[in-house]
Amino acid sequence: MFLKNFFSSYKFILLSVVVFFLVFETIVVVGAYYSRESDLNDYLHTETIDSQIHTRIALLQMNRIAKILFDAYVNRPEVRKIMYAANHTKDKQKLAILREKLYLLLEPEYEYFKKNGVRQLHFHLPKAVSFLRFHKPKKFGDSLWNIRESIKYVNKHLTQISCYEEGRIFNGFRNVFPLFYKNQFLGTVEISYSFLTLQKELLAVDSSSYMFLVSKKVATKKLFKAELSHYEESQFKNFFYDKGTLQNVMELSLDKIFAINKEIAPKVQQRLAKGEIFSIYFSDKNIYYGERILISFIPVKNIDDQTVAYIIHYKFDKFLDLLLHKTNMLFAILTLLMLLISLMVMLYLIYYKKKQEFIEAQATHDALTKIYNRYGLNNILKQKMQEYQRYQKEFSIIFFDIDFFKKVNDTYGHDVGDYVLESLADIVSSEIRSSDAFGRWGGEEFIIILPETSLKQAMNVAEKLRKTVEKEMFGSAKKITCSFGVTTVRDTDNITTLLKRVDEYLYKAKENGRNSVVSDKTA
Ligand code: GH3
Ligand code: MG
Ligand code: MG
Repeated sequence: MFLKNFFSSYKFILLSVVVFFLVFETIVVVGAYYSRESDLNDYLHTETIDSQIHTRIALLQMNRIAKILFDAYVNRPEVRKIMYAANHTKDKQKLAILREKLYLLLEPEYEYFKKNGVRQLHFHLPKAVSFLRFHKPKKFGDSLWNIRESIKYVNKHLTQISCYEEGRIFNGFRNVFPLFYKNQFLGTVEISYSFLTLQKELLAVDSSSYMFLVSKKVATKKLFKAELSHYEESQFKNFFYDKGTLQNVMELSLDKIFAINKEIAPKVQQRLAKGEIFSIYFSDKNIYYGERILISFIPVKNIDDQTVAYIIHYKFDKFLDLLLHKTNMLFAILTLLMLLISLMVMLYLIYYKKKQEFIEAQATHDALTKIYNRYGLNNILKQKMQEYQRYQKEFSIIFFDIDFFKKVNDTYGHDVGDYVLESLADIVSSEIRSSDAFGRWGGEEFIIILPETSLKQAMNVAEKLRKTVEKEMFGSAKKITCSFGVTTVRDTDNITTLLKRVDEYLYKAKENGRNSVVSDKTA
């Protein structure tokens, strides 16, 4: 009973709507979270590609300068003649003269290109035997065969190559070109750049910050021990910093970059070890007041396609906050929408319940007198009967009927008859208790169900009603009277026997001359 009432109550409607809202709000929260994550990933991906394109353009630019140096100044008949001669003599003196000639011939160009970022212009004979280093002309004759994969490659394939490579002294982006004289391979020319040059190039494009990491494993394998001083320990376990590039003035100060790297190193260690390309974002209230900094890690690969170095690009972020703001806005709008929908659903359910209640009231009430109809009375009788059988809750009923009502209709018309019925219902309603149930059984017969009422009390009520009706004026019908039957429920009763008994009392009251009360006591 309690549950049945609860499920049809307004509390239940409210609870269902709250649950509905919470379920959908949870979906919205989870959805917003994943959408935010996916937006973030997309944004970081775009930024990664952006940084990669930056570095590629800078490298392309440098390689083009190397190619210009080679095509316009190195690959000239005079140079090729000297190298041809060097290929065809073993005489050290003759070789020294040739070397001197080559040096004097290209020294102005070397000096000019050095100012534009070229670090090394290095001639080798076939099999990678060093012939002339412009940055160290006194050192020659050594073989680079087992050190420079790039030179080995050009000796084998006789085509130009551009790549990053660790050397014995310096790392660098190397361009190695083959030299020919009348289809004869004369050796190779290496024109290379340092990270520092790349960094300057990149900083000319955008004023952010770039750092360079070099794999410790590769550096310690290739470099002369003494040359390790070109490197500095970094916050990243398996990488050195390229020392030369630490001096450049960048947007972020070096101590801030070191502080950032210390924080992010544990989080990116694994991805660096795998040689992945990726971006992350960083913010800390002690570093640039918590401004968001985007950090892209661009791997640098060697000739064997292994990641041996990294370019790290740091830039203040402009759009991430906007993006996150957008997600928050979406979340707020969806929440509001859900609230609105919940509210609308709730209003609809309340409206629907009210309508149901109205329909139910129509089914249980009499249209003319607005009191219970026979169906409504029957429901209450059933309920009272159950309560009596279960809890011995006593109740009485009064059954009454207007005397000679047919005459009223016949004399004054049906409308007056209706008016009398309405007025009588109003009068009786105002005379009884609100706990009593009053209804029209049919025609001009009425029933009052009086809960927790003894026969004596019910008889008093009937008598009081009889007198009130008798005194009342009913419009043009003037005076009317009613006859009453009164009974109290018994253990042996069901609804039929109860009604039959009280109907008999009413009949007796009519027989007694009407305008009277007959009860269990007086029957
Ligand atoms: P008695 O004292 O024996 O009860 O006489 P009576 O004329 O009241 O009894 P009877 O049952 O023969 O007549 C009842 C009449 O009530 C018949 C019908 O015309 C009238 N009546 C029943 N329902 C309505 C109604 O809704 N409106 C009106 N105006 N009259 C009704
Ligand atoms: Mg009658
Ligand atoms: Mg009648």
